[in-house]
Amino acid sequence: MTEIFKGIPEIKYEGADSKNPLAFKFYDKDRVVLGKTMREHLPFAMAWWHNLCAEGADMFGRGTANKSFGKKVGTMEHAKAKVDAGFEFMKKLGIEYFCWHDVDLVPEADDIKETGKRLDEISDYILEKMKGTGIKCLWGTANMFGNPRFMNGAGSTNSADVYCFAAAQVKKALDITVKLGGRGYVFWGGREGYETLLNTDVKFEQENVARLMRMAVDYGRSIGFKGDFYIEPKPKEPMKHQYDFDAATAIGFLRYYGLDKDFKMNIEANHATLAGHTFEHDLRISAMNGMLGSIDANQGDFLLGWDTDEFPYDVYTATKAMLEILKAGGLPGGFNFDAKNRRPSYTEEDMFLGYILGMDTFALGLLNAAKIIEDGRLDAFVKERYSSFDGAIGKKITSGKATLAELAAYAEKMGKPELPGSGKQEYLEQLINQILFK
Ligand code: XLS
Ligand code: NI
Ligand code: NI
Repeated sequence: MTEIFKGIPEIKYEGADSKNPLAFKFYDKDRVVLGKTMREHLPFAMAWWHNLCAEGADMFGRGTANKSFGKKVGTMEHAKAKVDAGFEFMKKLGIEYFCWHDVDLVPEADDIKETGKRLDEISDYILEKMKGTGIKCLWGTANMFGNPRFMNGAGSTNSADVYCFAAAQVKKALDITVKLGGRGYVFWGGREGYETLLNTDVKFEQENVARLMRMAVDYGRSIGFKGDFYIEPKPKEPMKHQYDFDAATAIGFLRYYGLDKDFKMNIEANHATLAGHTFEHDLRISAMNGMLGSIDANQGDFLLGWDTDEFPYDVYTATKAMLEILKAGGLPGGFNFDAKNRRPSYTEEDMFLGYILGMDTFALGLLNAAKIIEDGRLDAFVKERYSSFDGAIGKKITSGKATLAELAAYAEKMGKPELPGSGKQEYLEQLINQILFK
């Protein structure tokens, strides 16, 4: 097999003092943190679409990067070259998982039967490549947003024929996920939403989305898929209103339609911030509902209001995210870099630099979160903050046995309560800085 990324060595851990851009400064895969290696804590995944397909085109200009890997784009030779490139890339970085959409793997044909054949062929090739590498599939998904037929959505479309086409895509993508041993299957509802209520029956559309998900679960289980289904919430873009707005909305939807046992959340940092939340907020909401599945590791830009999919470099955010993930006992899924290089970073070396940045950022987040947990002051503060509920009346409330009249009688006897105690936010913020930078 000829080397594709010539001149790029295997990326090693060299430590924080290293001046080598092609080395990890913080991600030391065998280092043990809170009883597990970094590698076990951080199952990183490569996103097929950004890394092997996207060339950096934006609304104002075409791509700047060349992802042909020496073959004609749009051919099966090219699809195979992407597999070769992807596996060389993952091996050189020590990445053990990958994620894909059906149309990232092969060029889509006009006839879905032909696309299906191409997917069979490429997945045979991928399976062959996987042998002996330890590299695995994290999750698969069907792209039900790119083709013009999905302009009004897939599960939420107004066209029964388009709905059936979407069903066929989901079925095939599930077949390939199972064939590759994927841990999960994702529904990202990019076009499941609407532009105007004037032409939309929201209830009808949501019911149809739930029906498609139910059929996917039934089919997946029937072919032996044991992993989790994931919803990846996003509030907008491309649609103005998207049904899976955020974790809380998606969880409510899953519960309402009885899908909560089979689904978890795939939380993307940049989607959480588009919804007006922090990344850690959506992680907390998912975790407390027992639905923290996987994450799409990226970040947005403070000044831009869209999904910029940048490689994560914000260590504070990574720290707070890892705090949530550690407290939830880790992820059943993994850390998929749904991230792309900036358009002017167009070289093959830049592809590696992006992943090194992201992996080092999450390694730092892990180390910092472990320090915060080991320090213990933050957890102790939160526990103490609610300690009034450890008293007799508090216990009565939390046991669910109190009545409103009883509490009213207690309040009347008391006259007026003391103020609830300072939240000490500024103290906690300096505490975090102290732990991080001492
Ligand atoms: C787009 C989404 C998409 C999903 C997979 O914003 O992040 O890339 O992760 O369909
Ligand atoms: Ni994503
Ligand atoms: Ni996204």
